[in-house]
Amino acid sequence: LHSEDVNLVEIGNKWKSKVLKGAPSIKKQDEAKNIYILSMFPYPSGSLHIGHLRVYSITDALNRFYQLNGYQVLYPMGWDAFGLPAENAAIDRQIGPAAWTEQNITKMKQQMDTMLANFDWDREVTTSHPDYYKFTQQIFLELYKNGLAYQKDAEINWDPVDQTVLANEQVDSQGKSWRSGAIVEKRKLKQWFLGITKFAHKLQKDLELLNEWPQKVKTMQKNWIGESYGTEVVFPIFQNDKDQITTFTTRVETLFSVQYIALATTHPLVEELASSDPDLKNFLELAKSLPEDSKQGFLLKNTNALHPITSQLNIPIFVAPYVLSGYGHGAVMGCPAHDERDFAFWKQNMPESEVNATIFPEKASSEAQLSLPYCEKSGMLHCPGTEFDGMDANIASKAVTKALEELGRGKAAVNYKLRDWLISRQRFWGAPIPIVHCDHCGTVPVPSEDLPVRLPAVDNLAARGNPLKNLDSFVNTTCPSCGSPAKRETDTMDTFMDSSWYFFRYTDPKNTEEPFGSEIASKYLPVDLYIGGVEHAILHLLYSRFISKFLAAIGNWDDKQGSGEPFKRLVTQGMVHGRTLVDPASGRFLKPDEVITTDTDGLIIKATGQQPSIVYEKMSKSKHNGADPDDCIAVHGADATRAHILFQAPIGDVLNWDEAKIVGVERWLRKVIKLARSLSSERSLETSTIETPAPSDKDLEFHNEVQKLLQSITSSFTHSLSLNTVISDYMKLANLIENAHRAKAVSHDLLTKSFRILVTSMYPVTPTVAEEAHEIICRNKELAWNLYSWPTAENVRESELVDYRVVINGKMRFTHNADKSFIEDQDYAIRTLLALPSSQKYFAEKTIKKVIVRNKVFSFVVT
Ligand code: ANZ
Ligand code: ZN
Repeated sequence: LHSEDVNLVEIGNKWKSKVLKGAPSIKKQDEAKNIYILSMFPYPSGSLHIGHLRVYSITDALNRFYQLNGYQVLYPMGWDAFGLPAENAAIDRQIGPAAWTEQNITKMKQQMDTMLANFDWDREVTTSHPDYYKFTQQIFLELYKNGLAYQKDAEINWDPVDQTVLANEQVDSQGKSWRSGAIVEKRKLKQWFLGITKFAHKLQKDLELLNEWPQKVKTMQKNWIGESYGTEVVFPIFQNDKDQITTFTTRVETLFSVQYIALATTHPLVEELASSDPDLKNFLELAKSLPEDSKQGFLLKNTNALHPITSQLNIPIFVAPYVLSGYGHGAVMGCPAHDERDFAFWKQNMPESEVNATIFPEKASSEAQLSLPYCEKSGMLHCPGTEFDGMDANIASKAVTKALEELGRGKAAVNYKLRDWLISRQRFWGAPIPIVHCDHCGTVPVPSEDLPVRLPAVDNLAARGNPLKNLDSFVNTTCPSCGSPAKRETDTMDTFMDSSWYFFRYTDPKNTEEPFGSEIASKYLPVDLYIGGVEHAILHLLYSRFISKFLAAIGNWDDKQGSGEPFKRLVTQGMVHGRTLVDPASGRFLKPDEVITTDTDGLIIKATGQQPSIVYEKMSKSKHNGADPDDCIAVHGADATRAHILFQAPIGDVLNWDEAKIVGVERWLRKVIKLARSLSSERSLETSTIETPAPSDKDLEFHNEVQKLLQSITSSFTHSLSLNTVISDYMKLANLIENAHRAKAVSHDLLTKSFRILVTSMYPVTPTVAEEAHEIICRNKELAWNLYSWPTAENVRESELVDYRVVINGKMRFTHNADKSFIEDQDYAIRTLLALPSSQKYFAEKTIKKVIVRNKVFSFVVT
């Protein structure tokens, strides 16, 4: 090897094992502050993809940054190991899901080492291990004890491909399963639910406390929870006085324009009437295939409602699929005049009938002037004969609610879109629900000393579906309560249950008695920084907030704020897109080996000689645009790969992965090693220890530049997290030092000091290059320093010296470099200037007529 060569891969290998241990602590344990940095734990699919590389590069850099700042960093890693993908993969490969999962974990752990991620492996958790799911089951039982886990018959989402039930959150807007993509079917089944709705208000309200969360995520959660303040209005039925219909409205001031009631197809009254009305039965069958926005309705015969206040009208009642069964009371008071959907429904079903408006924009004008429906929330009521006539709409809303309350026909109410969380899964690879069904005692929780309810060892799953059902050894048990033969629950828990508390377990991973110790969890939580994909904006983050709040409510941990919010700051990283080559002629995706790179760095399709078009898209096999982190690290080393992925885009943005662009990063890293070699071989120029020469202007300017860059780097790590800027600051700093070094412009002392700042500040991102540069410099004992202590910022200093200009008879003649205070005593300054050797030729034998001193200029008029 040529002595000038720098091999980044070799440097990476040389320092790998040291760097994997992290930076040695610069503070004693009890003096250090804590910080908890968390990346969403991965599902052990078998290989680390480039998206993982991105998140862990971010979190690892932050982890190391805080280490150098004397923090005790909790930086754990684990495996979200249960779930359908593992089960399906195991079925396809004819091995047990446990074995499949373990082998994947081993491989991914190696890859995490390869990218130098400094996870605390002593704290590793794997959700499919009995020592973990024992406590998932225990938390379930806590919920059960508190009335927050219950079983009920429910119309549920059935995934016909994966043969299991799905939570609402797992069905997309087109009614398809988030995993299998199959159209989800509605079925009625007995299922286990968690009472997340009991926490709906807190979950909505406490979003306000999360001021370090992206607004986008908070908005998504807010919409999903869907808190809505309104009024319950009870409509008596005209034909009998035992039945009544309760509706929910957010616009109770429109009560006097009600023209019909619409019921959901599953409303109890509809089900009752359908048993004796074949036409209705037919309609309900037809309704199943109607599109969601259909305005078709079925008018109930011989059933009308009474107006709750005027008692006058005979209000027709329809069955209408546009009314959602799960929302409010599954019943709507229809106001065609003031609601778009109601208007459309009325026009379709009662085309001959008029529309009764009761709210008008200003002072009650005539209906003829109003274009209907009028849906503004402001205006004035026009309902002669009632006490509300002429009232402002907003005031009327309160007054009408009050009137209803007095009549016993309604009250103020809050509604939520959020439904209870369906956690039953009819699959094998999940934590068994720890319940026993006994003919005498009903559902009986498994006593906590009998936990975990273990999954039986299965090394070959025959088919999709739940083999637990057919395993007599699993199903048959005795009732913990009465001792008679009983059957175990065979549903397993949704994997989101496993991931809703794993960040607590990291704080106390070896605890065998409880999920985690309250004191230790309260010390570390809330998580200071949580980084993961925006795809979890609702599911995982909402469930985790719920479980954390529940655990706080029963005293399992204390966040000192009383909110039980688990994540202080949330960052959602952007996707990584791959370079996708397309044949413009055929639109076909090209494999990388179907093109060649020209001398000018252009691309040519081998077969056609044409240029391919280049786009960046989500990586997929069919587009041949994937990139493997291992490959990149093998060629460029882990440091360059980490720095490259951070450099290419701000962490929240989409990143277009282009390996070729890594050359800039490599150039910088090589430069740093070369600078280290060169600086360590030079002798310090500092000769005297008694008298340090005053810093020159150049030194000050250089010092200031270095400090500004250090401040920028520090603040990017602590505040903005703009790690792409950090990389460009490193590059600027390296260039600055290199240029000053080459020009011999600043003192060697200052140069080496600045170089140490550069090397230490690089350690978080490129730890092996930092170690190598540190080692090289330390060969010169005089220059040694502690690599693991973040440089303290120094003040940016103003120069003490000023260039004064001397102008004679209007011409600039020379400059004089002197102290700032030089100008304060003008007589002294002028005398000094006149005595300078450089001034002799201008003043000899001349008479000075006048001197003007302004700013830094001395103007002489001489004859
Ligand atoms: C009468 C009315 C008059 C309404 C008017 C609106 C405008 P949010 O804000 O989402 O809570 N609604 C109530 N239950 C429903 C159900 N199960 N399916 C479909 N729609 C339902 O919406 C509340 C409004 O949605 C309620 O206010 C009700 O229509 C409708 F000029 O009641 B409104
Ligand atoms: Zn029993």
